[in-house]
Amino acid sequence: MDKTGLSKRQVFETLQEFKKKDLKYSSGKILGSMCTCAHPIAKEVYCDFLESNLGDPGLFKGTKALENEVISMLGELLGKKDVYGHVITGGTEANLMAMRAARNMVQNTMGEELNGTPEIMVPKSAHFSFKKAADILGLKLKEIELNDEYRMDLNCFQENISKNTIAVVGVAGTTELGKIDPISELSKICLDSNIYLHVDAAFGGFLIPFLKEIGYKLPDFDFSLEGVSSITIDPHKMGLAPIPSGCILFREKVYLDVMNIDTPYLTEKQQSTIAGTRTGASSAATWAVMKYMGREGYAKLASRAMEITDFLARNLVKAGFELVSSPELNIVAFNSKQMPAHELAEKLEAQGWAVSVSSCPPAIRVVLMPHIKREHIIEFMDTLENI
Ligand code: 0PR
Repeated sequence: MDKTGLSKRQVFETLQEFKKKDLKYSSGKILGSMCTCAHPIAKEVYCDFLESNLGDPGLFKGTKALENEVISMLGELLGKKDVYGHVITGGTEANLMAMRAARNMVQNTMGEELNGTPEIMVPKSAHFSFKKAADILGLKLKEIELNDEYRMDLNCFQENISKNTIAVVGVAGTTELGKIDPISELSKICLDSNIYLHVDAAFGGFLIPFLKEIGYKLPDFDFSLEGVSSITIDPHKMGLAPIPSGCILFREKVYLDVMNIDTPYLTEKQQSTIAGTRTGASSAATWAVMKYMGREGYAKLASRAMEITDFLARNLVKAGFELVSSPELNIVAFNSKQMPAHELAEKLEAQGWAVSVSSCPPAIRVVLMPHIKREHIIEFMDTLENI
């Protein structure tokens, strides 16, 4: 650090030099991201609540009430108004909290019956955050094979249930292909076998309910299924909230209680979140954008994203590319008959397109977030055809 400070102008000018190197969502070139431009109202509110700290909620009672309202609005959207949870940093932290709750529940109720390391089962398509959770929490991670529709294979799941199984994860909107696991079947099996079922709807949570409302035939995945104990849903993906805004929702309060740590000198005497000091700005901004958009606003957003998805998929097929499968949500994965995915990705990148390559199976993966417009797809198709 320098001895004397810079002027405000110098600080801002220098920052602009750094910022110039960043890609911008508005360029339409960011094709492999699940984040997008936050809604202007959410940005404004975020700045207004920058100093609020929900790590000491008694000092910020208004912001705490906003967090509670966000949780109950999301619960209502996902089949159960009276849910319990927190607005946190994103899907990774939400998944970590869910696995921690499942582990603590089992340790509290049947610790002695466990015969070895507690195990969690996730489909092979699950987000890598479960690897982090397993590592942090000392759990064994069993990855379950997918069926030919890229969903968790139920037979393989049942064969892998053991005395040490403490939780299973179903994904509603997989990271690579946007697929929805057979959650209603998982829910039945988990109820019968008394296994904790967590649904990772980090991506699909702000899409599936709205698409269903406007007539899309998509499967049930939320608290309307009795066996679902917790859900991850990320406002900083299709919810248009600023980063970091993620949410964890639990069916029962006890799942938060089993994670409580005593915090005797704070305004709240126990804390179940992983972070101590944590921003209230995410809660306020998520509350604002949800109130502003309403269900109609999100339904329009989801419907437009699906239209662009369809537009890209049709154009790719017309141009002779192969789709991995027909898109269920706003993600298209495809391959060229002429070159492997990583080679095509490199060529696209050389022309300024930021695409990602999925691993299972290898394919170019495009996420049609709200910053991708029809004109960007037309330009993208031109580049593809030139390559
Ligand atoms: N669960 C699912 C189903 C996800 O897709 C993701 C992230 C997470 C959990 C973890 O969420 P956080 O990243 O909020 O902790 N999915 C994207 C991914 O890893 C996130 C992302 C977003 C990646 C923007 C790149 C990017 O540019 O691919």
